[in-house]
Amino acid sequence: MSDATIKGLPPPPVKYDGSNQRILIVHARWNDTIIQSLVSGCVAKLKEQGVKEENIVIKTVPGSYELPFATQRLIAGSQTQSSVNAPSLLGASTANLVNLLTADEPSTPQPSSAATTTTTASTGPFSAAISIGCLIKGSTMHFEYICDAVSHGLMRVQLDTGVPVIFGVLTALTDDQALERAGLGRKGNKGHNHGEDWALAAVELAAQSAEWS
Ligand code: DLZ
Repeated sequence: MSDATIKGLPPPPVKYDGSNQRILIVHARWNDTIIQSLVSGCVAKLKEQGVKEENIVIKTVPGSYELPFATQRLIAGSQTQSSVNAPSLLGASTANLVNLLTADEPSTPQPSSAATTTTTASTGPFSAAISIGCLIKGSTMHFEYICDAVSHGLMRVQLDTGVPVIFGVLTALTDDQALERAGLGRKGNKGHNHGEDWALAAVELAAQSAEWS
C-alpha cells in the first residue's frame, strides 16, 4: 500500500448540470489573499459545471462571523422576490441577472429589454449558497468561538430555509494550512483549492435537492 492519504472526496458518480441553477456566494473579507483564491476557484468550477456567469451572485461581509446572517437574509430575500415576481429566472434577459464580482455594489435592477419579461435581475430563488471564510487561529479563544458560531449558524440557515448552504469556511491552525487549502501553499506543495470542491458540492446539492423535494 502506498503512503498516499486515503482522505478526501472521490469524483462524483455523475456530472451534475448547473445550467439552470442560480448560486449565491457570500464571502468574508478577512484574510483576503486566501479568500480571493477560494472564490476564484469556486467560480471557475461553477462555470465548468454549466452555471452561467450571470447566475452567480457574489456578496461580501467583513468577517466569517457575519456569514450566517448575510446568507440567511440573501436567501430569504431571493425567495420573497421570486414569489412576488414568479416567472423570474427562465424568462429574464441574462444581462439583467446580476452580478459576478460586483460584490460590494448594491445589486441595482437593470431595465429589461422589450424582448423579454419585465423581470429584473435580482429575482429568482437561489438553488444553493456557498458561504466562504477563512479563520486562522490566534492567541485567544476568539477562533474557537467564531468557528463554533459560524458552523452552527450555517447549518441552521440551510435547515431553516430549505436551501443547501455549503460550508466554505477554512478553520486553520496556521497560515500555511490555510494557504495550502486555497491552492497557494508555499512549501513546495501548492495544495488544493477547496473552493473548487465547494462549487461541486453546491451544484450537486442544488440538483439533488430539487429532485428530493
Ligand atoms: C475578529 C476576527 C479575527 C480575530 N479573526 C478572523 C479570522 O481569522 N477570520 C475571519 O473571517 N474573521 C475574523 N475576525 C472577524 C470576525 O469574523 C467578525 O467580523 C468580527 O468579530 C465582527 O463581528
